[in-house]
Order: sequence, then C-alpha cells, then structure tokens
Amino acid sequence: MAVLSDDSGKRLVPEDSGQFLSKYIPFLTKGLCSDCTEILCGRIRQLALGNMDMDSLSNGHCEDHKESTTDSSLTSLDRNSNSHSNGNYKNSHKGSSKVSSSKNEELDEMLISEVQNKRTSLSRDDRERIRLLQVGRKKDFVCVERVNGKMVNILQGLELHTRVFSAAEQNRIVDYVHSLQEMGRKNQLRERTYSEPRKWMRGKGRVTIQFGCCYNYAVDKNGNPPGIIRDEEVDPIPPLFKTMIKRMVRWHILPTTCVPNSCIVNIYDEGDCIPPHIDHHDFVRPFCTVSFLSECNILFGSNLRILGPGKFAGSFSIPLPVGSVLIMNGNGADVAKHSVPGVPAKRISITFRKMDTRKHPYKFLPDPELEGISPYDPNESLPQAPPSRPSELQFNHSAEGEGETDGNNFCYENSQFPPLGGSNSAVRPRNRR
Ligand SMILES: O=C(O)CCC(=O)C(=O)O
Repeated sequence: MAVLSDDSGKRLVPEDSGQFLSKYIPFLTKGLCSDCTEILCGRIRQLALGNMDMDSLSNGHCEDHKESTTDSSLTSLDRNSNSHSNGNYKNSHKGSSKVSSSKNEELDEMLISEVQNKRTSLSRDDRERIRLLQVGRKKDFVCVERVNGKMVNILQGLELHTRVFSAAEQNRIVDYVHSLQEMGRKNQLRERTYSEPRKWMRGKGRVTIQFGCCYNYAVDKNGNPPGIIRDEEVDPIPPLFKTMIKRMVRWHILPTTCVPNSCIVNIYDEGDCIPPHIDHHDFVRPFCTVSFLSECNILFGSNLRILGPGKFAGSFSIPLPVGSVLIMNGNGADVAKHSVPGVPAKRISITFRKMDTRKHPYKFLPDPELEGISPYDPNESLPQAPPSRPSELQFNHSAEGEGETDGNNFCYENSQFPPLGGSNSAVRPRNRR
C-alpha cells in the first residue's frame, strides 16, 4: 500500500492518525465549519492509510457549501448550522415535538452531530474531540468599577463558551421547550413548574418553567420570601436537560464540583426582559445560562439603572450567541448585577444552578445520573504511544487571558481547566433573585 512520504522517504502523516488529528487539527481546521472539518479529517485518515484514491473522495462540498451554491432559499438556520457563524436562527421552530427517553439517548449521540456525517468513518472519540476543538472560550472580561471605595474588575469570574450546542441540537432543545410550554399551558406540569406572567405592558416578565426546585422571585401569596421554597415540589429535571448538563461538565465548562440540580427555562417574547439582579445564594457558584433562538445582550454593572420598562443601563454588555453558555462566578456573579433588556426577538434561555445543600427541597433526591460525570480526557481515547516530546499533545496557542480564543485553544492539559472557584463569595449579594 502506498504511504504518503516526503522526498527523504519520511512518512508525512503518522500511522497513528488519532494522535495526528489531536496535534494538527486545531491549526488545519481554524475557521472551517464542522462538515469541512470532518471531510478534512476523513482525508487525513485516508492519507494515513496510504490511500490517495481520488475517486473515493466526496465532491468536496460540505452540505452547507453545496447547498449555498445551489439553493438560495437556504434558511439562516441551515447556514449557521455548521459553525461558520454564531448567527441567530429565529423562526426556525417548526412545531413542538415531545422528546421520549429513547430520543434522549439519541440526543447524546446527536450532541456531537455536527461531525456525524456519514461520509467518513470517524470514531465517536474523534468526533467528540473535533466538536470540543470548536468550542470558543473567553475568560478575560474586564470592566473596572469602584465598589465600596475599591477599584475591582466586576466581571472577574465570567466565562463565555461559544458553539457548545450545535444548530441541530439547539433546534431539538427549542422544540422540546415549546412542547414543555404547551404542557404547562394545559396544566400538565406541576403547579409551580410553569408560570406565565400576566402582561399588561411591554417589557414585563417572561414565561418561566422551573425544574428541581421551586424558586420564589418575590414574596409570594403565601408570604414565602424570595429563595427556594423547600416544601414546594416542581417537576424533576427532564432527561434532555440532564444530557445538556452532562455535556457541560464533560466539556470542562462546568466543574465536577458544581453539577447543577435545578434549572429555569426563560421564554422571552420580543420585548420581554429580566430586570437587574444578583442570583440568590440559595444557589451556589458557578451557575450558567444557555442561549437559544436569537442573540441578545446581557448587561453587567455594579449599579444597573432602570430607564423604563425593559430598558436598563449598565457599564458592560455581552452579546450571547445562540448555542453559547455564559458561566457566572466570582465578581461577575456577586459584585455585578446582570439584566437582559427587552429582547429584540423571541429568545429562550436555560439557567442551570446547583442548590446549596442546606436549601434542598425537603423531598429532593439527588439524581444518580448527575453523579460521577467524568470530564473529557483526550488521552483516554488516544493510543498509548508516548509522545516524542513532552509538549507534543499540548495546543495552548493562546495564553490565558488573551482575548477571544475562537475555539482553537483546546489544550490537553488539565491545567487549562482549573476548578471554576468555590461556592461562597466574600461579597454579599444585593437584589437577589
Ligand atoms: O436569560 C438569560 O440569559 C439570563 C437569565 C437570568 O439572569 C436568570 O435566570 O437569572
């Protein structure tokens, strides 16, 4: 079998293409969509096998590019589905569909679906590795404000992880949220699970669906103060959302020490908002919010001003792309307040939080499925041959704190993923929600 070699006869592609992929993929695929990445990886594999049979190659167009050259009616969802951009995909909802538990199993596979194309035979490990490489991680937000006489970076602790959920995955999750909303409207969810505010003016409220615990935003009709109501029951976290949690822990977005056991789905109609607040300390840090349907800005500031219904002013605004996860921790969670001003288009977010154990609902039982989640370890799936140099498997192209990393700084060192911090903050929150 022919082996691709240079003039001196040295193999150009190592026999161990898994290791080769790990080493060079970040460089080779920078800026490419997932489909193209997969095609490229398939070809590298073929080269590694010594196969340079041109006839066996696909025509070189990933689905996106093939369609975009032939079909001008392509929806923005389709265009954005392969990571060339994080653009919005509003209006993509095509009706509700219930997600059965077997579908959820399927979703687990689908979670790496961007590279699941049938044209090549990448292993699940390779596909997961490729998807991980595409996650962007920005951890260097800075906005210095004077707080209690001291200058502090009020955004310390915030992290934005982009391209975590692919367009197909987002679509599935959005469909599921709509089916939950439908069930809520028909009183098919537990009483405090679903709540739809009575709207009397633009910029008021949003629909919420809560799982794991009943959270009280303000003193309720029974006189319960804001916080977790321990003797109230809501529905447990649905399997699809547990799959999302597992993804976030496995992909080093959430630490294993802070696996969420509750979540709130926020369904914003155009103009809906969430007013300035700091999340209640019945929930430990970090917590996170995942964005769907349309991009919006989230505002941060030690002092956010309310200008009118759904209108807020703050010092720092972060755009939240669809499919992204914003981690809130440290000052970003406890010194800065955050708010979402009236959204420009329909939007869904899911906020995942771990409850303080002392605040668990009385009937709360930990979910075994959310215990013992192992973070992805790239060495797990790689062949055991030792690298020729100690640094061979490291791709730390950008130094910590260097700005938008654009997904290509995935580093196989665990030090790249330090624990995201403790659950307590020295600074006490104001305006808890
Ligand atoms: O919708 C968002 O992204 C933010 C949600 C939020 O702040 C919350 O649920 O407390």
